[in-house]
Amino acid sequence: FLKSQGLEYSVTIKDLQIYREMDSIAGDFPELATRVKIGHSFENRPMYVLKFSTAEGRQRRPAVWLNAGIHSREWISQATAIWTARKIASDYGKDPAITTILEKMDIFLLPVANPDGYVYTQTQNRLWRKTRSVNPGSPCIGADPNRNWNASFAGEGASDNPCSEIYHGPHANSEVEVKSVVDFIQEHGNFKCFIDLHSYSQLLMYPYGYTVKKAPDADELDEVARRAARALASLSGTTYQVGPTCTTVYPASGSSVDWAYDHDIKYAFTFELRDTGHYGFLLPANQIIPTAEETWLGLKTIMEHVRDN
Ligand code: ING
Ligand code: ZN
Repeated sequence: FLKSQGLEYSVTIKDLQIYREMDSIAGDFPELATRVKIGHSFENRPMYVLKFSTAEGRQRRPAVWLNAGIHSREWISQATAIWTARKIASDYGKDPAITTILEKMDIFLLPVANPDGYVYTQTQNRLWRKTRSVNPGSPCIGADPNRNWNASFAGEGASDNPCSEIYHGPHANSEVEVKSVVDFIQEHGNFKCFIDLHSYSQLLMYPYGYTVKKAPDADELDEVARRAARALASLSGTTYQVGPTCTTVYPASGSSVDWAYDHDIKYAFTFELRDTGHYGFLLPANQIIPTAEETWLGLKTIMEHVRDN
């Protein structure tokens, strides 16, 4: 039964084993990686990011935000993120690409952007997508944390019904998990790149989701995304479609990447990881590392472009 529910790779997890791995990475690479608490979830779980930096002292280098697990059921996202964390740390000083990236920029990686939902998918309902916040006056729980950002909030492709899977929440940033990220990024003030990992469909998208209008930087973003998709495919032939969110999947307002883009973070991308629907959210465990490895090539391509621009 557990296997049929796709739970086979988490039955040993009590509560957020990923946090232990973050601690372990920070312990193994103390001069490169630190675990930073940026806030807490509705149910009061900590929100941890791994900060990778080779900068001395308190200087604020241009930075990359890698976001994962905003939708709790998209397990390949959190898994890819934590694999990527160890890859960044262990390849620094060996792979010239990540080494030069980290000599110019800091990387902040949030592997579990929706911790309450993630625990809920491991204990109650494998297919839970939203946060676990209470909606006063409704029996339904949670808001869609990828409709809750202040970017055409409550516009097209979001619902005002708390029982909907795409409920935008009572107001922008109502979800404390979203607010924690927004506050951290604004307080930092020097982010150049925001990448959100979702599943599934094998897509690499850029703004906008809230309008069919072309983003001012669409041509550049399209070219970078195509290069990243080509690099990703070079490992084992996995093909990704590239395009703006609105016309590549569907209209969606209040998303993380549209917020980032509209707040001067030009390099804003969403990956929809494997697969194209055969297993869907229940991607088997033996595809975790192959997915993470190919995705890494795409991520590096984007970060090299950010480094050089
Ligand atoms: N897909 C995304 C969603 O939030 C998306 C698609 C990406 C919308 C970027 C807006 C911006 O619906 C999944 N699978 O969650
Ligand atoms: Zn998603």
